[in-house]
Amino acid sequence: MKIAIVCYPTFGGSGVVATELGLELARRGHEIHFITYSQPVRLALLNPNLHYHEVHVPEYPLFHYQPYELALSSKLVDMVKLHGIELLHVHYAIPHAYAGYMAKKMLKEQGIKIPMVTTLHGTDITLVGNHPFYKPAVSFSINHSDVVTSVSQALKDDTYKLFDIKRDIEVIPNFIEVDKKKIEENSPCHRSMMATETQKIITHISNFRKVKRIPDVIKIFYEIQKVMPAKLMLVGDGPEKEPAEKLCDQLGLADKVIFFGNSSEINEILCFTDLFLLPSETESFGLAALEAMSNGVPVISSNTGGLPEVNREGYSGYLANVGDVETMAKRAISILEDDKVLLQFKNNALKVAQEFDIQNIVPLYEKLYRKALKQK
Ligand code: GMT
Repeated sequence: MKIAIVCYPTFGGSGVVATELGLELARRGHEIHFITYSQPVRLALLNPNLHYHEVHVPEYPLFHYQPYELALSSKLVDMVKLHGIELLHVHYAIPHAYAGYMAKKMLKEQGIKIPMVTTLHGTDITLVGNHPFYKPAVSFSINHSDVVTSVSQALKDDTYKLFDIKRDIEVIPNFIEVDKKKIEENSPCHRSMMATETQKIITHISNFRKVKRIPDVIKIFYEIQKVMPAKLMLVGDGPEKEPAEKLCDQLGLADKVIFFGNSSEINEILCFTDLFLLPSETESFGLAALEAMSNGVPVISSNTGGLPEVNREGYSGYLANVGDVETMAKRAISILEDDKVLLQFKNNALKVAQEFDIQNIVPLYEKLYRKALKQK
């Protein structure tokens, strides 16, 4: 199949999922065209089935806001015609589903029928899309997609609750490439570069937005380091990073916390991690938790949104109510204080991650594409 993928090219989860999906589809022989405003961060183009087309938005002083959707829909029309693309898969409803719908309409006028699959990722529904200024356009573009998928059952339920949706939504969970061999071989992790042998390593990875509740991460770690030697790795960048640095200083944690900023060495960091923290306010899926689990790292998370579908209570980690720092800290300590327990949780985390292996999930998208093409 010839498929155009539209996504955000940044470090965010939806962009990562879209990129990994495109890479795997290309490996499976499909012709994949990424269409976005810059090259997705995880995209390596060394595959003849992979193409990247940049959307340029010419600056014009009259415009207070440059019209990205217009440029994107025009680019989609041009690329579909030039490369004979058969299907559009847009990730994140805003504004991609809207731009995709316009492209479909323009192409139809020229005698080209092309189905559009929209994947909802989370904040496009729960935070941004739900804003009254966007809501009618988001509802419209979901209702006018040919196929709609969501990354968890929780997000599907939220979409029906928050929007007036008159159509089916299929749940296709996010996925991960589980490198079982690497974990079984116990490849060296450069742990000694980061901590002493007795220190436990706790990690959090995110885009440092309010929704991630970074102060909770720091407060949980504060409790842990009171009872055992420990180090905290904070990976990512965003508006909450500076306040986080201040809070660490105030709590006297500066020498126990490492701020990495955005990193392309996530697996290397997770390799030496003992426990992952994700106490988010809301999380449609929690790809970062799955990434941790695929590296054999147990997770302490909140029990919001799709997190219970990924992190299994008492098995791959523990879950607690949003903001319940005390319980999260207690549970974290219960895993970390006994090496046998820690090892059991690590093995369990890896087992759960295997359910979400890329080889199990990508065929679900392929099936969906074939169905959409038949309905064309
Ligand atoms: O919040 C983020 O980490 C970024 C955001 C995005 O749009 O890229 O992530 C959302 O999509 C991810 C991939 O499907 C999910 O794993 C995240 O849970 C989801 N974030 C939220 O729902 C807050």
